[in-house]
Amino acid sequence: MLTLSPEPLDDGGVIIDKKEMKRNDPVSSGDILSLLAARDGYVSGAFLSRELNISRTAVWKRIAALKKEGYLIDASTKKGYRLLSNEACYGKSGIQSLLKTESLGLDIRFYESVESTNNLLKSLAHAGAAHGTVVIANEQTRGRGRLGRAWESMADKGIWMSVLLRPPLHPGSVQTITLAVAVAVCRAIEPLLDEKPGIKWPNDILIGGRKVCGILTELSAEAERVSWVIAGIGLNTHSSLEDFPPELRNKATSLELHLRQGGSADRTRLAAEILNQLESVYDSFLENGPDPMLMEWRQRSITLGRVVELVQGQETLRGKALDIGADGRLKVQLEDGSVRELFSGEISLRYD
Ligand code: BT5
Repeated sequence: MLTLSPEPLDDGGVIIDKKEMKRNDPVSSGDILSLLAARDGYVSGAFLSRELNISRTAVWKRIAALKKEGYLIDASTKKGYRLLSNEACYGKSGIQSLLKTESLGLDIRFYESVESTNNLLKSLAHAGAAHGTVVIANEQTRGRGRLGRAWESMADKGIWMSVLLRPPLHPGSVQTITLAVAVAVCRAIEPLLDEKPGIKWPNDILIGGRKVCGILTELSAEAERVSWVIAGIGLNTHSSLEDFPPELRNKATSLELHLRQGGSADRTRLAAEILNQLESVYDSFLENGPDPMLMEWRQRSITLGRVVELVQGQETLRGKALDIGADGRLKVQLEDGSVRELFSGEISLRYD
């Protein structure tokens, strides 16, 4: 197991051969939910069975799973099934019914409460889970940030989600995955907000100077190739300031506190949209290299051009953030004129 270190292996280049990962999943309850949600009235079991190419018993089993997740579905022997309310229940099926992805989220494990979705997904990754596997929890009891820091993950207040990626990348360029995730989250949340979110290198998304989202990227790699990357996303959706512990009340925020009129921080839609956007950014990254994603990152960055303080262990340095490199490293010109390229693992950034 290799952890992110301040000195990544050299090169940082993308290995080009992209594995084709096409959709060949079994039919999910989310597929049934999409078909039910598309109709006002009843949908017959025969239609569902034909449309999805599964048996009537298989349809019935998935309907039972949907009911268990909280969906109100009327079942009539003559007419079939009818969704009684269009309100999404935060869970696997609701999210899957809104996915447009080929691989991300085909396998979603949804839990009411876990210690850390990153930890859980790590054990699944070691056991061979597929690219795109997602773990989501309504609550984390030991959510983690970087460098052993804690991540507040209260029940019902946010999206606590980890995504397993198996990118054909050199370990040295894995930091770009964190940037890609930040771009995807910004794309997903921006349409809901009355203020543009900004990315603070390496892994924070801020609204109005307060942190709304943190990303924790962990990886396992051999010398030349990444075995897996886990991108952990913590996004505050419904917290009020009082929900945060006192030390975070002037640093943290949630989407609900910045919604534009008519906007909603519905977690089902957002989790699906983050996965949709992430797949689109990730695919483009593998096909075209990091440049288009980095261009967007630069536009969304609130770090570039700023005077920053770099805190690394006992050492604090000041400098100006100049640019982001193709490997995700931040280029900073220090006060003595020298330029340093920073890797995220050990560094915290402060602004004046
Ligand atoms: C991060 O670390 O920002 C990465 C957070 C990643 C959380 C996700 S949730 C799903 C997955 N499973 C996990 O166990 N983790 C990931 P870092 O840059 O080290 O920032 C941590 C700091 O952010 C803390 O020291 C606090 O100051 C602050 N913080 C903690 N909880 C917060 C919250 N809910 N909202 C805003 N700031 C928070």
